[in-house]
Amino acid sequence: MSAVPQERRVVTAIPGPKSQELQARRTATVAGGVGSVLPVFTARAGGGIIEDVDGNRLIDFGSGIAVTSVGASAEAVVRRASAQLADFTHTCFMVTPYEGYVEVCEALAELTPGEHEKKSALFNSGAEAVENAVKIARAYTKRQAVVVFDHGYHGRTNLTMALTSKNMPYKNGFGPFAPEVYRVPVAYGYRWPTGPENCGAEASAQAIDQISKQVGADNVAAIIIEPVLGEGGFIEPAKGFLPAIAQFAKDNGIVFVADEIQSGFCRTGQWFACEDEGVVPDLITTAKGIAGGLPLAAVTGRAEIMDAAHAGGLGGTYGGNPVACAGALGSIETMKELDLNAKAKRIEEVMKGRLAAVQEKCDIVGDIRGRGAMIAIELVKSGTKDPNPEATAAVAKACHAAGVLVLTCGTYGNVLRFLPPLVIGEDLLNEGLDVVAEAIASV
Ligand code: PLZ
Repeated sequence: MSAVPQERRVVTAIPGPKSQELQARRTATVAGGVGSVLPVFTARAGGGIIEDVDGNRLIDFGSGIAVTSVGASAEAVVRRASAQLADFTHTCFMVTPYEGYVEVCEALAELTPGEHEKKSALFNSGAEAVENAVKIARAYTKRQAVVVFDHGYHGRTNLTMALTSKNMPYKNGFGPFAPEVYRVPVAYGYRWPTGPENCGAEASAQAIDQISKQVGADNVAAIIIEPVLGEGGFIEPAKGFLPAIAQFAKDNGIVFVADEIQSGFCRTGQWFACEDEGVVPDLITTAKGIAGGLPLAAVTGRAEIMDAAHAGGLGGTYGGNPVACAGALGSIETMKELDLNAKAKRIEEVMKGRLAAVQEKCDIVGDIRGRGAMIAIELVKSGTKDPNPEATAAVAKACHAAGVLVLTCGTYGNVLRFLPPLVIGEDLLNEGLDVVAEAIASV
């Protein structure tokens, strides 16, 4: 377990005086465009706890946005990455290769869905992986159009901004955006006009109709979707939606890309969220949870598609850095050893039970959803489905003050999301949920 004591402790105001001092220095030198959810400066972190420079210990319900699933100082990650650091920090895989990169690609071939022959390419960030999935799909299909979905999030680079649906804060003022990107409806059950039962079938029919009529299936290189939409509000596409879209892609020679950057690597209680409905993507993008906090991302997929790009067409100086690869191998080792899929399922059971009890007493909790340790509640105005971003912000603030780090998300800013490290102890999980429940009741 982590060296950081696994207990919540609030000994100063949050943020405390040392954090406030650092925040003043930060404001003077760090660009204002880079925000922070909670300007509490970290001293160390591990298990389910973030300890700040003032000695406060926060229960971590964020995992650095779904990254530190194995904890922020997992033994196997630290051990393997430290050993690699001492051996060599970098050669550039495109100059002289090393085994760790190959081992990560072997692990990805083993763990991702489907029995077909698979290959991978490694990168540094999620956005870079998504960009490369588009390059590969275009090279393979010799087509240009890319289809994405309402409420989708894929990154902050120019192409991935175009793929991302939400204007503020991701896109506003940063255009012009990349061309040949088309957005279609997604099966958002809670807000579907005819109700969640009809949503999967109706939304997939609408999406397919729009692709066919507005873009032309023959022009589409790739359809990219998050099997559980993350930044957009932890929306699980209603049952039937993903298989219908995947089948449409297959029937029309379109590369079906699952963006599992947030939902992958045990986060939803399965290695990948698309397994839930038996969907086998052609390409899958991963990052975040893959390397226990070190920057690594991948595109994995059918060998014939992955090999479509010409030699030298894919790469980057740091892609698949040896220390990050060592971290990934440590992270995957930990996931297997501790059976973190089972842990994620247990977290879902505890969270959903506790949140359902809160919902019974508070009618601003409109929806409880998500899978595994990717759970959210959507807050609405009493007696309506009108988004309630004010209450969401107030609940998050109250949680922070009490030493529980929660994050928000959603197109309407009204979703409170819970992404604890999968290694969090059940006592901490329950204590964090006590605080969340009190915060909601007080709002
Ligand atoms: N695809 C599905 O969730 C990153 C973004 C945080 P990078 N999500 C967190 C922020 O505000 O910048 C993400 C994702 C999905 C792609 C990405 C992009 O991954 O590693 O942030 O580039």
